[in-house]
Amino acid sequence: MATALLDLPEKEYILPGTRTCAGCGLPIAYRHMLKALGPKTIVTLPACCLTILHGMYPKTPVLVNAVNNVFGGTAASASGLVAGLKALGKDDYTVLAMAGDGGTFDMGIQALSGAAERQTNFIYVCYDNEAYMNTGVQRSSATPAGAITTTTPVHPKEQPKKDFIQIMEAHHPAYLATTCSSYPLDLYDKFSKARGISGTRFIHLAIPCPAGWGYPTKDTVKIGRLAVETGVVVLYELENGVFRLTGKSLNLAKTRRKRPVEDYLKTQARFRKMTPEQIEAYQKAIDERWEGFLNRAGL
Ligand SMILES: Cc1ncc(C[n+]2csc(CCOP(=O)(O)OP(=O)(O)O)c2C)c(N)n1
Ligand code: SF4
Ligand SMILES: [Mg+2]
Repeated sequence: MATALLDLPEKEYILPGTRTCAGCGLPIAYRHMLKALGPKTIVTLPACCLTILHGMYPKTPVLVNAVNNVFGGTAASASGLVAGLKALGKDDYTVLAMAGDGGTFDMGIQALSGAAERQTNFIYVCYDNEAYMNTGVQRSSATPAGAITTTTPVHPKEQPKKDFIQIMEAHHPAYLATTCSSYPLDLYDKFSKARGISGTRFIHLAIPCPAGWGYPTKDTVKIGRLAVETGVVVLYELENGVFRLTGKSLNLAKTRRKRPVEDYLKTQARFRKMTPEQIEAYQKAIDERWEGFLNRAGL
């Protein structure tokens, strides 16, 4: 049964005062992830906005153990942690590998692919803010077509977002899920479930970013919800080969009330150069993908 707000554990693993930008979606997600995973979690992270959240040694607001690794090496670092814990006989720890879209879709793909093929026993989370944000909003292969970034400033990015989740699905992970910081209960339930499964578990986590996307900091939760309500982000999980839509996406599928993508695009300055033709093409691509999800879910 889905967790209710009042059932969330009271224990916090992030103290007040992280160094992320005001209105960032990342601390909302990380807070609820760590509530689900508990104190016996070791996180390994490369350079990214999560490093900013963790702060500079010797100070950190985060109460679980953490290792800073090289940019492309998150899954390799996690594999080492898994092997070390096994050698020490400590089988009650959860190894959490967590990297951004740049550190996963682009730089981290080979280490992750190798570890996933071996079914290495960790949870890998790609939190996706759709660009290299920590270094100043450069485009990544997760940036959607039509977005302005500092490396696509005049002509918005032309190529569509890489379908990295499909790439991970082709590795047949023990558990695969998508979630979003604007739905912390959906997120909490997926991390709770992932914690109890062995083998490679992959979670794609959509994170709105006011600094890089160009919207008021107060709107982060609203923007994440709009992403789901328009079908830009779809909430689902894949377990033992069984596909399930979850939460708001399941609700939208049943009621057939998905919103037009323009409702989402017009809230963010990064999409301000999109032409009506580009918006129409994006809507068509989203609708085709959505139909595919409805078919998979048998709805
Ligand atoms: C090998 C290497 N190349 C480049 C960098 C510089 N660098 C640090 S963080 C970062 C951006 C990370 O982007 P992403 O993984 O999407 O995380 P985000 O900052 O968006 O949270 C880059 C390019 C680095 N640390 N190491
Ligand atoms: S750049 Fe974006 S993702 Fe990074 S800390 Fe700021 S708001 Fe968060
Ligand atoms: Mg990023």
